[in-house]
Amino acid sequence: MKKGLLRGAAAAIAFAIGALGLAVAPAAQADAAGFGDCAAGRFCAWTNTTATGPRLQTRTDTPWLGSYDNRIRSFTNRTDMIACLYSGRNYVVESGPTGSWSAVRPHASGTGYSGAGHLDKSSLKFVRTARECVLPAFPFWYDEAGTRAAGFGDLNGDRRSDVLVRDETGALWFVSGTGDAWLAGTSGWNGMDAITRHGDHSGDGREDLIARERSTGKLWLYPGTGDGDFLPRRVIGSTGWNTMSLITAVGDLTGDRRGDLIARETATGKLWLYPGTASGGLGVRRLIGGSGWGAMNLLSGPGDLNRDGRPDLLAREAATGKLWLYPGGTSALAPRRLIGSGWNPMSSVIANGDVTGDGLLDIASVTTGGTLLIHPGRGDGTLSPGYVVDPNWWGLKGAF
Ligand SMILES: [Ca+2]
Ligand SMILES: [Ca+2]
Ligand SMILES: [Ca+2]
Ligand SMILES: [Ca+2]
Repeated sequence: MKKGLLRGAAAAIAFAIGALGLAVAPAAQADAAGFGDCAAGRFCAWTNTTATGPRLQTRTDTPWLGSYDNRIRSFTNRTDMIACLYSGRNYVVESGPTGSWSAVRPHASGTGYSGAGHLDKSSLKFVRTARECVLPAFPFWYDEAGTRAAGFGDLNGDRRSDVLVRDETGALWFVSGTGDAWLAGTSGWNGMDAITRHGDHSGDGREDLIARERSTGKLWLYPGTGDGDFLPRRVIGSTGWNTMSLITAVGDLTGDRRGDLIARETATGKLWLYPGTASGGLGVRRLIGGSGWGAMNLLSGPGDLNRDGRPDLLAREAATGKLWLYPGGTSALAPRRLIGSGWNPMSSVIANGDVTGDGLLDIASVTTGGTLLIHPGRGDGTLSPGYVVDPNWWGLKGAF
């Protein structure tokens, strides 16, 4: 839970990479005679294709490859980091068609790359995630401050929507509405296969986080501190949660001012409501949807999208990519309404309140290719067409 401002200084590079189309070139595997000569924990490179002869062997950042500059024809990465290779010196990707970079993941012993594909490389740097070759570990997020508290989507209480982002190592980043970010969880989040948040569950008025642990099926509550960090977690569902394939916090559906949870049961396709309790736990579940929910592959709690006083539910239909709005009712969900199509390319749907600053709730999404879009809400339950905000949300493992 260390809080350190880690705002990236790579915005200019980010734009250059965006213009180039974000090619994270994987290094092809190939057999070559000498790869096995590279010491464990080192990155090795050679000027011939057989990984023999003079050898560069290092585990430190190298701003200029010296006698290997623009001459590397084979290499192996035996470190536990990602090795970034750049066409420019000092870890720079030149703008224009000559600029290139590669993120080289660790190779198994005895394997590596061989060929002419990296003859333009001039510098070498080691990082944790592929993004960090050219970008900060976390993406950029900005949201104008709203005039009133949204009740959800704002973990640090600054009236700006914020985002939680998981990187490829399983670290969880809090990204505020001003673009600042810090680690809210240093590791282990790849062990969670459902992560959701929507307002307060613990009863202190601060937004919390709920996550399901894949290995145990436990459901954990991470109480928010109100400033973008979390207190030690506690179990709110000890067993059985692995039978659910979609879990989302939705806000207060039952009308007792406690946040509730909705989950889809894998085997039956049934939709269950888990009411939040005064102690921050979950009460006895009740059925709110029959077997048809097996057709859905995403649930999200957008808040009261149609402004009738009840939080609503979004669901994406797997076969069609259609996005459906299910208005929340006092005891059940009202008849659904189609509000979007073409949503299957979205790997993350982020429901964190009013992003555009007009007082109406919006939706953000991230495509599988790593592009962030905003879908402004119209206030009647429908969304205006999404527009692209940022192409640099790639290389992440979910945004929440
Ligand atoms: Ca905020
Ligand atoms: Ca709370
Ligand atoms: Ca509603
Ligand atoms: Ca809005």
